[in-house]
Amino acid sequence: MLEEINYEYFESVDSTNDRIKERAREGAAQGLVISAGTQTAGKGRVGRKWESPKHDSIATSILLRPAEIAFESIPTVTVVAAMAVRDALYRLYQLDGKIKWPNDIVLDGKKICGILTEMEMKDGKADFVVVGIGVNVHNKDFDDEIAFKATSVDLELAKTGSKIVRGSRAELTKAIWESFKKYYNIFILTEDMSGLKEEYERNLANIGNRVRIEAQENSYEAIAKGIDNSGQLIVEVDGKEQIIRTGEVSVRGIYGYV
Ligand code: BT5
Repeated sequence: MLEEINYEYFESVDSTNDRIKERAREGAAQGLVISAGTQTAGKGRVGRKWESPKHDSIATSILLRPAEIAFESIPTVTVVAAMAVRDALYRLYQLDGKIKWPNDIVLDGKKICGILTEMEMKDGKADFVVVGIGVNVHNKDFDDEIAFKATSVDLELAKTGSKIVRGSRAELTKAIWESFKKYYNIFILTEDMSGLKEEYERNLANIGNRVRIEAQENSYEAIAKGIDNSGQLIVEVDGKEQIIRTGEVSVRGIYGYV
């Protein structure tokens, strides 16, 4: 169970995931959260970069010591974290984000959040897990390479004409980890998504629709059906069900990024 959450904030770090790893190796306890005003080397998956311009976005990571969960269940933690971010954006700002499996939250077809889960092993077991979350909050524009597919809390709130004119990074960070605690503790009970699957699928982008599975060597179309109990994506290809594992592929709608 995740109980206490302890928050630390730094103006600038290389990567909040790397700071958590360092502290974990020094023996820090589960529930430590490190957030930063900016990251000089923010990381996406498989060596990609994550942009976190100064004071515009949230970069925050938590340390988990999931002694109780099996190694195979660890990738599911990303799926759980995505639910938490969606929930926090909705609770605070009524922003109705969708989860782009496995690690993005999207609004109006654009990415507002990315999640990177990393793990370190010791004696053949998971010693600790780091879940890192990046959310665009005050960003008004983005670098050319991502401008077509990125959005922020403030940009989305402006579209809805909401009375909440600006999100607050500290408030949202806290709301995300409080939601994470709620979902993670449900996940821990069964070590799978059985208690969360229904809510997850209600918020899954592209459910029932055609998606493009972009694997390393080939790319093909499928229909997204939902997730299984381990948080893997179920798709249908030529009338047959297939399971897509996290980390293996990118899944896109056929008309663009989402
Ligand atoms: C992710 O990877 O989306 C994971 C991002 C995790 C970031 C957090 S911030 C706190 C913690 N510390 C870290 O160092 N990392 C974590 P991926 O699915 O691979 O997507 C990366 C891609 O998203 C990039 O290649 C860009 O195309 C795009 N991208 C980069 N910065 C973005 C931004 N601010 N908003 C939207 N898209 C972005």
